[in-house]
Amino acid sequence: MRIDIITVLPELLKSPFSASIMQRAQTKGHVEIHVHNLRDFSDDKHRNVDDYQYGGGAGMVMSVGPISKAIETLQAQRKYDELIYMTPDGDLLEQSTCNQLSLAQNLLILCGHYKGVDQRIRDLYITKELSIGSYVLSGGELAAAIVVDAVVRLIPGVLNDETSALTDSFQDGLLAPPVYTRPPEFKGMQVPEVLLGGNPKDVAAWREEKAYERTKERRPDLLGD
Ligand code: 6GU
Repeated sequence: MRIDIITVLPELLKSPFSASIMQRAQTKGHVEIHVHNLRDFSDDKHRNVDDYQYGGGAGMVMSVGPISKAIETLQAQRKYDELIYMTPDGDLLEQSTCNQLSLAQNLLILCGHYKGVDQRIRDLYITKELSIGSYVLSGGELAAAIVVDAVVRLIPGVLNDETSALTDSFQDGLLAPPVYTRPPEFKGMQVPEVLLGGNPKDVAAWREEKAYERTKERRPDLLGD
């Protein structure tokens, strides 16, 4: 997979991909992540990428010129499966969306800033608009990093057995069950007996029951009715 990210703050997107699983995914060749500075596509001598909004009101709007040039420059080099715009008014990111995106060859992600981008950019180029939750961030960069992390770890070969995505919360529509490691007793608290017994059928049944209980208590919305 190849992921291109267009942003006014490229430095914000360095460290999220420079450690652990994201780092290894790139080293092993599962993904290439390219971060592009939107200002490089500005014709303005001050490298401006925003302007006052028509109709008045506080806050700047990201202009059509630099974004259009950035997108078309990249599109001339390859075909993108999705052109994603990160915005608080986008569709809430779900595991199912991440699963779907993990099958793509090329993704282009545009990070919103200020009051957002001129609506014509969204109408012309964008195929998917994503939000990571019902709160407002200073910009789309951290949200884009979250999308990339959630998607890249699903590419076959990125995770090994120990970190397998198959047992993640949400992957089967339930939250993950509680987990324990040594020691078997800590401050008087015992690891559940069934886990120490090592009967795989009993362990599986216990985990399923706990996953269901936890989901019912914390996220009943996931269970429907
Ligand atoms: Cl994608 N962008 C911003 N600026 N804020 C957000 C968001 C995105 N998702 C949730 N809040």
